[in-house]
Amino acid sequence: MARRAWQIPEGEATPEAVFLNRRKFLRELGRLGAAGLLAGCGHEQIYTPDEAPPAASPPASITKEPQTSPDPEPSLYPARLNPAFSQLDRPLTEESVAAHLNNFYEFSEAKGEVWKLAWMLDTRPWQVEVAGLVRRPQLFDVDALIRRMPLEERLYRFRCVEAWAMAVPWTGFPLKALIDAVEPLSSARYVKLLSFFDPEKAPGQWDNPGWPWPYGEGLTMAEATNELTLLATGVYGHELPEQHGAPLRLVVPWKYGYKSIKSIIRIEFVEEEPPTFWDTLQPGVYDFWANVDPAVPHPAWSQDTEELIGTGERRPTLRYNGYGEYVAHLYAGG
Ligand SMILES: Nc1nc2c(c(=O)[nH]1)N[C@H]1C(S)=C(S)[C@@H](COP(=O)(O)O)O[C@H]1N2
Ligand SMILES: [Mo]
Repeated sequence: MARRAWQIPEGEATPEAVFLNRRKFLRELGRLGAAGLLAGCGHEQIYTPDEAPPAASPPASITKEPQTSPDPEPSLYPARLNPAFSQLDRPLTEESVAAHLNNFYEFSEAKGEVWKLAWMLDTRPWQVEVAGLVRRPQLFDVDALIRRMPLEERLYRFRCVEAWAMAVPWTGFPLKALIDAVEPLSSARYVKLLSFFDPEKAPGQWDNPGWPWPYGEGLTMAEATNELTLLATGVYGHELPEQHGAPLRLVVPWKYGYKSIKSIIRIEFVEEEPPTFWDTLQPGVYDFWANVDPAVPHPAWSQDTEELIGTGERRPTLRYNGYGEYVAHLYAGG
């Protein structure tokens, strides 16, 4: 079988982290103290789409502590498909492929391992703090927030800076709906978004205490209120599994995937451009803008083409990932 880009051994397959120390999978297993995991996973995993369930779930031999409040009503899903985002130029990525190749450095640098670790995260109860330069700062219970917001489904292309791409049905609501609810002041110029910090649950945070946790990202107000900018609560017609960033993650499809921050706990309106996780780790390589652009290579690889994960097909990379009609006007010189 031809090797896919994402099946290259870990040391080559995570270029966002090639400059970082390699971490041992066994160390993560040790952190979990999970004998049940060792039996199934003590070998180098080559992912085969049909062999495993899509959701992050503990092995049968491990009992996860019950969460202290129930998950939201499954009746929210699937949400109404927005006809404006119901067509793509490529088939949807198989759910089992998307659910087993994840970038979520809080858990692991190895894409194929994230789903085996992320189930540790307790996503209920979950609060999202909206703060900073707003008239109505609020601490939302995530389910109360989700019930209040207009959920819809959209099919989006998704392009990682590592030159692979997916096509994903997200469920969520426009970030603009939340922004309107909190009434930003005219002094707010950027939106700063932060993920959780919990090294007890996230082995990647435990193993890499020197990294700039929590994972943070940012958008200009114009980007944050753009029609495309989604806060996702679900994927493939159900709520988000942990490895995709439950209970709430950003999706900005014209930008490289690292902007689409997962498992958000804080949204702050600020005056200055906020520091971001990848730009802090490697200044100048993963910049604040991160707009998909085939003409600007990564220092270590071309961005000319992308591989559709799950199929091996290569396609030309599209400027703004094909979303120029929505966003090109935001950037001087288009
Ligand atoms: N908190 C957090 N968010 C994150 C990341 C991460 O490591 N931590 N990785 C980013 C990167 S590089 C990509 S490509 C996407 C991957 O999303 P997916 O696993 O749902 O496909 O999540 C982004 N959001
Ligand atoms: Mo990425």
